[in-house]
Amino acid sequence: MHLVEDASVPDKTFLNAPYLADPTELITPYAFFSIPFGVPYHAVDLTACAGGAEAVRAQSFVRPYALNWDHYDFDFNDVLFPDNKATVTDLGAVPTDIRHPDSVWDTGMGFVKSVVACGAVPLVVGGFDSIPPIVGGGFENETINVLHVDSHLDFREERYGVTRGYSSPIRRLREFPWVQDVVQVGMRGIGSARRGEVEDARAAGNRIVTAWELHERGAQWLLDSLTSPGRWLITVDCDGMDTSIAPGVSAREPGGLTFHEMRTLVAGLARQGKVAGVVFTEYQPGLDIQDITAQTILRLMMNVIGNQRSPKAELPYTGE
Ligand SMILES: [Mn+2]
Repeated sequence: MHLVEDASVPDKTFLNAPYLADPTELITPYAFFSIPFGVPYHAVDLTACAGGAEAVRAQSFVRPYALNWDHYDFDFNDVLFPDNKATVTDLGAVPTDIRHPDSVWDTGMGFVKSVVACGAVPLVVGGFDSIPPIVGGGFENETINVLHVDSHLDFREERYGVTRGYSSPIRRLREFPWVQDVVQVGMRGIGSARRGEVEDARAAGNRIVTAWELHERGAQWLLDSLTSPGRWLITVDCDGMDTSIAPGVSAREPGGLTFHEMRTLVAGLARQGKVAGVVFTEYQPGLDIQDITAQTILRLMMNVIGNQRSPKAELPYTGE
């Protein structure tokens, strides 16, 4: 794993896409990058997830993907990059300073604002679940909705006096005036929420769909109910997904969203052109089992790129 400070220039880029250091010069409709950590509670919060983006990049070079990027993909009935034009740029990692970790809030938000100002959809692999408001904060000029997949509610006001940590991201997102609907799906078992936080989330207008309700009624049922105007920021704490497709997390909980359910939601919003951004958090490569979690993240991101086409300019792609 790279040192956090050295993670900005990847050895191999996401899907072998062009690399760009400056997010203000983006011309592709998608941008892949890492926010290696968010505002921490503990020292380990700075490093445990920091290699997640690297693992996803590496997965894109593993069979069956390696050197087959120009093959037909049945998830969107097309090739990923038609006419050999790359629609995604790899921006490396948001510059971070582990000596002043709280500064990632402003630094990261500024970075995302640059990406959004270029008209690009951010595809983010984050640290722990303190990342989502850093990404959502970049959309201040657009009314967006939030689809939050997680086994946990993450609606605490503070923890250890820290208000921007990984127990509070949805509360912070809810406070942004440009955030409209907040749909939280996958909640199950015992998490960090107390009764008061559940009541607060509902009082704030959040819609809570437990994992069991989703399994009973179906992902298509949920997708069909996401009818508010505006695009969606899809923020996925990897522990919201089932352990069988996302074992690389510290808080495993049986009964999460299956790949089929995740793909229905992600591809469904993408086909409607309503994906504003995607962020995966809590992925710890050191806990993964044969890169299963990295493959899940990669395939869901490819489902966004392949199902939500854009007329924006594209770069020559030399996949092979
Ligand atoms: Mn969680």
